[in-house]
Amino acid sequence: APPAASATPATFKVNSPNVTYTDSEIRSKYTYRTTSVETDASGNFVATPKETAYEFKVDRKVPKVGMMLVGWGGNNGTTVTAGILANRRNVGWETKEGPRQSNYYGSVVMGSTLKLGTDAKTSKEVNIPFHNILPMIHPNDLVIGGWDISKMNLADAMDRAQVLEPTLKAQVKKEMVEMVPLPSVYYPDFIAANQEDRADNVLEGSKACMAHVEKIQTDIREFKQKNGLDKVIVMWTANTERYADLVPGVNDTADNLLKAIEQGHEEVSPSTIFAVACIREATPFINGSPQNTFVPGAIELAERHNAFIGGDDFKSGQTKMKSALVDFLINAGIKLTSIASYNHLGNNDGKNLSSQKQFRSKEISKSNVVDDMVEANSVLYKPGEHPDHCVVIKYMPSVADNKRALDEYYAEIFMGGHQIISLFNICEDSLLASPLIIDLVIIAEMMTRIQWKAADGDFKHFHSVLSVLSYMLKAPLTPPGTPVVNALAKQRAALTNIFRACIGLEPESDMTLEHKLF
Ligand code: NAI
Ligand code: DG6
Repeated sequence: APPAASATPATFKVNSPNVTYTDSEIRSKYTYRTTSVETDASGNFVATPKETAYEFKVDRKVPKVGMMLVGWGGNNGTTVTAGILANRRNVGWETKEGPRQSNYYGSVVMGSTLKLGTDAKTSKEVNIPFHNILPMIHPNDLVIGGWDISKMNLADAMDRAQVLEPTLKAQVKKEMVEMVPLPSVYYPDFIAANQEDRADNVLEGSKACMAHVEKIQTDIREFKQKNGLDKVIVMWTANTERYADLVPGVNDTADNLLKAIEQGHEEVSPSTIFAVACIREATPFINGSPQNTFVPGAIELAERHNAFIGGDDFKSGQTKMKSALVDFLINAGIKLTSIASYNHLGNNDGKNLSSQKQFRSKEISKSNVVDDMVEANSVLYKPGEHPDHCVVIKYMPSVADNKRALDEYYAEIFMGGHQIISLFNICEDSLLASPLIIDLVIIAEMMTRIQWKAADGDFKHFHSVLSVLSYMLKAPLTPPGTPVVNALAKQRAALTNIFRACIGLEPESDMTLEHKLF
């Protein structure tokens, strides 16, 4: 009998005259097929198939990588650290429901597969682990470090987070007690006042300055050197900040932003300080929180330094469901008319978000996630028409990290009928966010090793703004002037098809014509 899909060999090579392998590189010649649409004199669309030739080049050497987390001592920071340490040693532990084993569930890269093609003999799907599509780093090999405004060691901070089982924590405690966050940048006005009591590990100075930028750069360099790393990826998983005001002359251009930092302007946030430090250090920086870290000046600075940035706000539970469900409903021709989203949670994130300005940042990132799907359907929605959408978050300490998310989707169906879908989503928030941190690090690193060019051009990296990370982020940052895609399936397709292009494979079309000829 043919092997089951799950027994498919993990490694593969592409057999094509357009793809060449050397010890150091994979090169592929790739034809990108799109459809160009114009409007003729009578207002009709004219669709013209278009082909563009590109060449991709992938560096095959998997580097030694460090992951530095800003907010390392928080729920996400401690949970992802413990998870990686446990996986590294293949730790198992007892729970009241029986034994459990370390895993990377919830990580697209480590937990999902993608279709490579169809078996030449049986025509059955051949699926491979996502991680194997390109030569990616393994999370077990990440060297972990970071900063926190709280100096609590990671073992105690993991207890404070109340996420993991005691029997698991006991097995990683010894390593984690040695892990102590570096002091961080703390400008109290940017996070909730209720966070002040944990700020005992802060750099001197409570407003922007170049000394802070330079200190973060030094921290990155020292971490790299001490651990013999080829690269570092930095991730903001610290508290949600308030939005910084966008002020002409302050954060609108790269030069103005640098000047504003030098002058100690109060509208430069700690997360922007980290972004600027990473950009200057050519270290990819990803923002896992909703605030506008990437003010226009920061984006321009990243472009200037050819540094990679990505954001904003991890898309873990409610929003991930939303960006899949709304896409399904609207593509099914069902007219969604309102979404009411409630959350209550009792972790430190919830405490910080109980402050209005920080909640507002989260409200914005949670609210804009259906825009592209609505706009794309001119049959159901008139220009400017939009479903009602409200987002509520309440702090309820006793539920700790076990966030409750309740959603009601209200839609119009055939001939005046209504469909109401209620969702009640309960889970440890940090157990959803941690695998996203891992995915973001692995994919961002992979993107640093891909270059591409048009037939007559020179090899270049992808644009500084890594929109390919959108699947993991609620409010995807895209290169200035380019569209934002929120629909989850499209985001995954973009990621997988770009990786397929790197090895000269066509996008997975799901047409399965091989099974359809009569
Ligand atoms: P947390 O409150 O447990 O951890 C944040 C940590 O950041 C704290 O240890 C705090 O001391 C530290 N911190 C605050 N300001 C800092 C600064 N300037 N520099 C260094 N450290 C600083 O929060 P949690 O649950 O880990 O979430 C982190 C962020 O990720 C929040 O912004 C949250 O909204 C966002 N997020 C979380 C998701 C989840 O599912 N857990 C999903 C989506 C986003
Ligand atoms: C309550 O909504 C707190 C937030 O920090 C969220 O838990 C977090 O942003 C995850 O949101 P979502 O919508 O991806 O589940």
